[in-house]
Amino acid sequence: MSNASSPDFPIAIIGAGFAGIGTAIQLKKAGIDSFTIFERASEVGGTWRDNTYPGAACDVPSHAYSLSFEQSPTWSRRFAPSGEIQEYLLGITDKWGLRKHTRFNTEIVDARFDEPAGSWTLTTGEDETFTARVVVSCVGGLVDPSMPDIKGMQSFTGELFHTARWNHEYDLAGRRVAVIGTGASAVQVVPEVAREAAQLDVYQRTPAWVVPKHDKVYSERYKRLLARFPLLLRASRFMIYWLSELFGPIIFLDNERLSKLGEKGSRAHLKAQVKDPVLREKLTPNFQFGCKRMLISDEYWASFERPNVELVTDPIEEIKSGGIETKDGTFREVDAIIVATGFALGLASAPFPITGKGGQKLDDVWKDGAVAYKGMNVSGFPNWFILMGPNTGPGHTSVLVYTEAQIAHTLAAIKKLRNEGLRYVDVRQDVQDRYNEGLQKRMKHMVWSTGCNSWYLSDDGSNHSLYPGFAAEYALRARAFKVRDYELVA
Ligand code: N01
Repeated sequence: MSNASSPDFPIAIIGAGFAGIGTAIQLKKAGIDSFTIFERASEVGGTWRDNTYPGAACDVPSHAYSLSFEQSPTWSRRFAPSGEIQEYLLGITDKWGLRKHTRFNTEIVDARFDEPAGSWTLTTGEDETFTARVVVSCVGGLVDPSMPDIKGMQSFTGELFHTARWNHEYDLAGRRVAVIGTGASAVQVVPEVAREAAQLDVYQRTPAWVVPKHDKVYSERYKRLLARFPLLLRASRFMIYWLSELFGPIIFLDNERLSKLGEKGSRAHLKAQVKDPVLREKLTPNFQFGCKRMLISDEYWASFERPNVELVTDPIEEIKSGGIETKDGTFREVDAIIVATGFALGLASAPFPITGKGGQKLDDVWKDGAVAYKGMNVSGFPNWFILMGPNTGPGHTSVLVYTEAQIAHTLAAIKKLRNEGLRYVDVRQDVQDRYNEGLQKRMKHMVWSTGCNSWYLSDDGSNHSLYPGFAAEYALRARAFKVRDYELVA
């Protein structure tokens, strides 16, 4: 058995995406060097390492979708492409010397709490074990591609891949291509494929509300200005953040008047992009604005105006060796199928077997839905901190606002444990229950519960993904480590 970094107070960070890297930097800044990052892939970056499909970009402006303690004045445009975000993450990883803390190609497959020692034993896929006093789980919520279960899919003899596993060796130029799915990934990839392919069929099950993107390229002069006057960069971030909070209720509240405002804007955008009223009708959602994720694009709807792009709304019956057949009996031959069907929701269950106090398993505790205090701590699983855990996703702003609050909370708890020589901190069950009852009461007033089907909801219709409120409110609640909410054991 070896230790997760130095022997005095080993800390394990699982996952080297935004959350893991951010946690590591803040630990370094606090003078805490005794951490190891376990990363199952061979590089850092998480989402931004994996999602390299043409058109991949963040749909939150980069001045806000970056760490507040590592701001960059060099973003090339308002919504930076995926590759640039990955470059940013590689840059801060190297700047803070995080590679020497990282065990790449190391997947954690099991975790067990040792109560007398107040430590966790982590086991890797290679059957190595590590001991850590604190575990910060940064495994992400939307990581593993969700492949659709479509009859005959295995029999397709052309090229088939998921957006998050893009095959860059395959040239789409001049090919007949199908895209299945019309969510956040599809709206980014469809315009790019439409430009390349000879023919593109987009298989839509549910249309989405799309709003204008207002993207823009940042001039060299502007970037120099931001570099020279960091206050300007902060001001830009501040503006983006508060504007998203101001307009947030249109996207997350179940309020007919606010939803109508959003719908009106989106309908106007559709009208400006698509001339044919029949096509417009097919592209118009019949669920309340915000119920499924609002999408932003200036090119997606316009793609359907191209002569080489067809919107297919008949449900898929079967995939055959040479193409796709829909329920109405039409068969469309294709060379390639791009699956844009999203991700298996990682935060709905334990990422691997996790055994807490008294031998209880996290998956058993979560059998009726994933719950955690402030999305981070689960009673009975001491010294285990989840970043981007249950009910911490935003529908309207940068997820990093939530992540940074969670990092601050985790750091405060680590300091408490270290400085006071505590064995463990464990959130009180009654505190956790009250918190979650409050969340679920508020959930009833959120637009996500108005009847549409989305990855936000579990099979029983409950929502254990998103935070029902403003980001500022969550951050204020989550940042502090309130000692009275925890059992402190020496
Ligand atoms: O996945 P989705 P995504 N047959 O689940 C359809 C983040 N993200 O990868 O709506 C036919 O949204 C499904 O149809 P329906 C972001 O949080 C962020 O696009 O279920 N179709 C839907 O149209 C986002 O919310 C960025 O009826 C099938 C689509 O596939 C999350 O990732 C960019 C099907 C899946 O849409 C997921 O987005 C990209 C089937 N069997 C993603 N199964 C940023 O810019 C599913 N579909 C930050």
